[in-house]
Amino acid sequence: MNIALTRAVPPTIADCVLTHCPRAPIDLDRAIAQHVEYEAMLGALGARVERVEAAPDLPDSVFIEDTAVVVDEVAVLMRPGASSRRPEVDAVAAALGRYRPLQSIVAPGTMDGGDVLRAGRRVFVGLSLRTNHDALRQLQAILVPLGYAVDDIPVEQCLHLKSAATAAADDLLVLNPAWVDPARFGGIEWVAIDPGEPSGANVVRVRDSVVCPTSAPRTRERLEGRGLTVRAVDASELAKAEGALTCASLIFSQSAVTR
Ligand code: CIR
Repeated sequence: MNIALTRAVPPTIADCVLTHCPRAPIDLDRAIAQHVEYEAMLGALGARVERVEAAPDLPDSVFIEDTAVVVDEVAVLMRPGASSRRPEVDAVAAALGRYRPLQSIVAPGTMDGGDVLRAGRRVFVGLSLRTNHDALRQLQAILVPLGYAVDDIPVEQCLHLKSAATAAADDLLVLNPAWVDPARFGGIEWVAIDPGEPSGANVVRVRDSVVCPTSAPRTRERLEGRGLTVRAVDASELAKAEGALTCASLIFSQSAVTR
């Protein structure tokens, strides 16, 4: 069983942090409706959706992915790069503590979960405006002894590594070669997005299926051409807050692996 932790769209989302996007009005009702559809899609694909207690005063709290990295053996609590986002972590820690032993990234490390891409036992960490070398070393100290290879990738053109690349399967990435160098992924096979669809680089895996944004239909076709089962959801309102599909959930298998 896969668990998908999510968190409600807060009424303060208009005050979200923005880095690359110009501020545009967000239709709150529409954002909430799209988020509910996203949760329903995760559920339809076989995840059990659990909402973490809402944080109405934390404008970016819907982007729960940034608060933790969950692997089979442990959940690592992030120290988000934007200081306004650090209060998001405690409630997620309480929820994750029911499923995994917890570890934490500590100061002076900063890391957003959106910078951590896992494909099987390989973990790639984007060094971005949000994620620094100190946190990379801390994550390596936690995950390498568990058998993960943890490598870094520079991120300069976009917010997070997963704005530019995500795993469609353990052995297949979908990526935007304009934003990340495919050679950095050490030989893992990859599909390029359609060049006009940068949002297509961020897809969510649920069991054997993939969810992509409706804004990336040609990238969807490319993934289907690789034999993947692909569904689409409209996430246009949260995109105005610089959020992509993976940002709005933390998906992991229910049972922890103890070593
Ligand atoms: C932020 O700038 O932190 C939020 N407005 C968007 C975070 C998106 N999260 C993600 O890509 N993992």
